[in-house]
Amino acid sequence: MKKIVFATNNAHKLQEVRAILGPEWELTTLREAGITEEIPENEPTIEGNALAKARYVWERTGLDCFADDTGLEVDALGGAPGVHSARYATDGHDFAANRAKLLAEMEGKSDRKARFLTVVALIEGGVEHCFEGVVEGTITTSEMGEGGFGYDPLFIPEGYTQTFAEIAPEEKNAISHRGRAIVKLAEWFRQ
Ligand code: ITT
Repeated sequence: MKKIVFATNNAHKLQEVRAILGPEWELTTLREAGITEEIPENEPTIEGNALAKARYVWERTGLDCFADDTGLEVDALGGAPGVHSARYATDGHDFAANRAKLLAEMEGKSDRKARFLTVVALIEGGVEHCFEGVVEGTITTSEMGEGGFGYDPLFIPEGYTQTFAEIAPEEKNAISHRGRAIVKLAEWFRQ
């Protein structure tokens, strides 16, 4: 059993990562690690924010931990919302408002190419490692599907005809940005 803190306040991420890593991993939540406040995410890059979240936990608890920072990069919007994906429409985490803003910004645009990028930052025994996962795809012109979270109803992964919110959770995890980064983390521990 591998016991480690997963530094997230996003219950959807926790559910996905638990499913990807399986029963040999015991993921401690931030609350269980004694951290109840929001962790600041003020860095200009996704990797910077992933490291900032992991360092915040390491410095306060001394426990091995990892964090996930994710962004949706849309080509026609010059890479936006990118590192600002959580706070695109408001300064909170309003998924519905973020999706509405993205659809409005993309109205009439023919280039719909986009990608999700996840950086997972691990701190083990004080040593830092980063693992990256990317999935390419396109942005829809309306919301499709009820599953997943965040921008999932607007994102069709390459090679598919349905959005991440329409395909089964196991299928999303098998090809997603987060799935790919977390598999690299697990492989690193196996070696
Ligand atoms: P943390 O506590 O882990 O920081 P968060 O929700 O703030 O949780 P991020 O800073 O990584 O997460 O923000 C990324 C935003 O991008 C998130 O709020 C979602 O709106 C969106 N997002 C992240 N992963 C996604 C996924 O797999 N599918 C769709 N949208 C996703």
